[in-house]
Amino acid sequence: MKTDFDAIVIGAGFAGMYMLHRLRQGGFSARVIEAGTGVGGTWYWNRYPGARCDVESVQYSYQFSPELEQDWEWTERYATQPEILGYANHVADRFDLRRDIQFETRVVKATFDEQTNLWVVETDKGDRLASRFVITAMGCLSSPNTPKIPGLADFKGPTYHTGNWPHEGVDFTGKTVGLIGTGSSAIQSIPLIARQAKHLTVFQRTANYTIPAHNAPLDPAYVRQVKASYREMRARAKTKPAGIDFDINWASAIETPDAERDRVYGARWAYGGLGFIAAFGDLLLNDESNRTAADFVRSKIREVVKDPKTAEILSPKNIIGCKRLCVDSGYWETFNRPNVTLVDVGDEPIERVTPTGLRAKGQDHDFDCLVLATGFDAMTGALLRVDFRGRGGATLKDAWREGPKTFLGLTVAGFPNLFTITGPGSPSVLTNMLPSIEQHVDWIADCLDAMRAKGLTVIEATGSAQEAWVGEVGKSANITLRSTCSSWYVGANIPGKPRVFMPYIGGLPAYIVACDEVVAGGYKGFALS
Ligand code: N01
Repeated sequence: MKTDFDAIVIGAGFAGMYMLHRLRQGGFSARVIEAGTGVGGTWYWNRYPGARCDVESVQYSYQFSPELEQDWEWTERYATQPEILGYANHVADRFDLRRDIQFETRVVKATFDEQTNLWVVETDKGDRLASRFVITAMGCLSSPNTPKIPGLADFKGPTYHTGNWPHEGVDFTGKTVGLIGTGSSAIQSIPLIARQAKHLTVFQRTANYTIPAHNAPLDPAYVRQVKASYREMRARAKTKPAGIDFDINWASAIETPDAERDRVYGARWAYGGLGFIAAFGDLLLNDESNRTAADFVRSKIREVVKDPKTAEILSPKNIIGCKRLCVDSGYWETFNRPNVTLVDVGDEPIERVTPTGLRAKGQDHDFDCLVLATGFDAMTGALLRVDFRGRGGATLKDAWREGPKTFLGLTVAGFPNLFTITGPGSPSVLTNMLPSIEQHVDWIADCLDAMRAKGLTVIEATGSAQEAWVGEVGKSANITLRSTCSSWYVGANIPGKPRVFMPYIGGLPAYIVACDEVVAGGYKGFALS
């Protein structure tokens, strides 16, 4: 069999783009295969109103090129989706990436051929390409979840999913809108849709915690200061569990006197953003400590939301930070608007979608348009959509029947020469994705360099190394409260999905050490030939 490429990369989001750049730098031939018409991944698909990143823009950016860091100008504390997509396109132009990206093509199958030690990659356009390595860069939240609510296909009006939003945008002016979900995507889009629509009805299954973003234009003096000391900021971020440079107060919430604790929460609330959960070191370790933070947020909801019944429905009952914390711009305030109705569907599932709306708890709700802000089949959904076949024709689906099993979230035993950027078992979604992506890409690129230098062509995680890592991922998950609720982290949002806490929660610094130790040990835990 003729080798078409040294590496095929699946996906042209931030992971696939940087992977291509590193492969080229290493002198490897590569093709990126991308389903969309353009680069940007998450930021290409998620074009719903209000979409923006809730990691601050100066940190949610590549660090591999100091020139890029210096040249690019972010305009707001939290960048909007169009601005981030603009950045992705700038990177694609700047590094001339598009000529090696095959757009509008989906990889459907990839089979490891044990005779030649090559992957045969098949696409929905009929390509059949042979490649030494396959590197997945498909994103952790890229397989939209459309819940199987009876009658969904019968709805007469348009239905939009936040994770696959029309490129031309949607004008809700004069329309009545029903929206299902209160996760990050809903929390960002609800305030904007409410401002435009005639009426918005929100169907909430689980109330969610959100912290105000206090978004604002970036102060040029602050940007100058960041740019003058970017290396130091990036280095500090790498020492933080989430890979984000914000202050962590390691004190215990419950051991802090009430007045001081309230002062700390007040200051974090006033500053805004995800750093709220780092107000104390034990918020995700100790129920009682967690409750103090949850009570603080609930008191804020009661302060903002005028109708006490609505405030009560909006007040989350579960652990704060267990589901992914959200960051908003005017979310609670939106429920004071006369054109917004909140419907609690927490105790009884939505009965059905009807041609003119939906029926919940025996009551009909009519609207012109339906928005599904219902999330994703996270972490494994995109990977399992491809029919991966490893040694002996074994499928990835079978290998992961009881939940994903990887070595370092980067490789899978039985699937040689397959690398998974930000795969399950890596910190990925618990961190600032961009530095995590860069760390994975650098690790993979360095690995390929090292293999070539030694004349090696096959790398495969050993079963025992994988088992030990899966054990480590499970052990660290059990220490935190984060694994205790029905979140997408444990696959709870997808009926029938195995309940396993999928990301590695030991923190980015510990994870980097684990990856580096494997390299220092001559790729310990891998069989190389
Ligand atoms: O999805 P979600 P998302 N009937 O899964 C509800 C990242 N992200 O797209 O909680 C009724 O969080 C579901 O209810 P429940 C971020 O990591 C980042 O909002 O399962 N309701 C939930 O309320 C985030 O966590 C950014 O009970 C149903 C909602 O739909 C992740 O993506 C922005 C239902 C889904 O919430 C996913 O966020 C956006 C049903 N049958 C997203 N099925 C930023 O960086 C589902 N729901 C800013």
